[in-house]
Amino acid sequence: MSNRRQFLQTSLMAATALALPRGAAAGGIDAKTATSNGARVVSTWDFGVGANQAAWPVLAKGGSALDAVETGARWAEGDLCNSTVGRCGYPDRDGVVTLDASIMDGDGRCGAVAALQDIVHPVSVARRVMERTPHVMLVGEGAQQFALQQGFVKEQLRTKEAEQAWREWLKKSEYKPQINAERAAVKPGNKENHDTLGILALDASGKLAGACTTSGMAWKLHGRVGDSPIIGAGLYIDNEVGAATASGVGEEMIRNAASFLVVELMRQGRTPMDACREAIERVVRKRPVASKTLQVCFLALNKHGEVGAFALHKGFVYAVCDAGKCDALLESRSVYTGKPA
Ligand code: SD4
Repeated sequence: MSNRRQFLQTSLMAATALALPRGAAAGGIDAKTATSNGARVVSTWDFGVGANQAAWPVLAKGGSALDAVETGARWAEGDLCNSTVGRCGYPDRDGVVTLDASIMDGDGRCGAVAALQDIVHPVSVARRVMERTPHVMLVGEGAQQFALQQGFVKEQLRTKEAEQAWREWLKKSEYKPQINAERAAVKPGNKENHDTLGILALDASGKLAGACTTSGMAWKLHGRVGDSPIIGAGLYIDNEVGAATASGVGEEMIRNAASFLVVELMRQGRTPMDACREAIERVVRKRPVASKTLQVCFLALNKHGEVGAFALHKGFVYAVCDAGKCDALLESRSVYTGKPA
């Protein structure tokens, strides 16, 4: 298990030492920086660097985008120990860790699990739902029962650190989602209470896939499901157009079918960054007051390998990996200002 803070520092140092790919300053990366075999993988947040590094070998040897995103997501769920994905995720307000995940390929095949307990790799359970059932989503006990039938094993997911944080939270029991600018990277010792891994890949054969995995909002109501396992909200992929994923307060993505929206905007000719920006503007238009205190972030990759991101507030970073270079961490400088693009 890696130490999150150490990992964060290493990643950020690596990122500052790098020349940003062309287009990065504008919040997007063009297709020309794409790679020897045309493959590319992008992921949300600083830990996206590690997820991309795990996913890249699959793409480098000509493997599928679907295998690559599952591999990257499994890294975040199992090897990274942070408070927001997989094994070390923070619990809900009743002290129970519940995980949400989805996976989708560009042909419209998809699977998801929500409110899954005691299983480390929800993304792989989601893939089994996609491949071995006629359904798209399983939730709660049924999802766990299916996972056990598929050979996944139960594991206690609430770490000592998560338990301590939860007990601390219980003292005030204040349910207040934080904007990620407050996150640990900015103020050491300050823990974010949401950060999902969304990972999108384009493989050498030109096919797209994506996955999204999270423990959701810390201290959420028991039974709350966010956007990450909801196809069209936290994740959407279409080989004809591109791929999109989201992070932040999931209720806003669900309200706007936001990842679907980003892909549809790209279908109409928008660049990935413009599509992400328009989706943010929709979120703000619907809930202008709430938007002041909630973070919402989108990341998109089109079928040509162009990347774009846009966030409601500062602090969103994403990682890009291609041609074996997997340490680029980019700050999404494109945040909502209320002014026209
Ligand atoms: C959720 N979207 O459950 C997830 C949490 C997240 O950055 O992405 N946080 O709402």
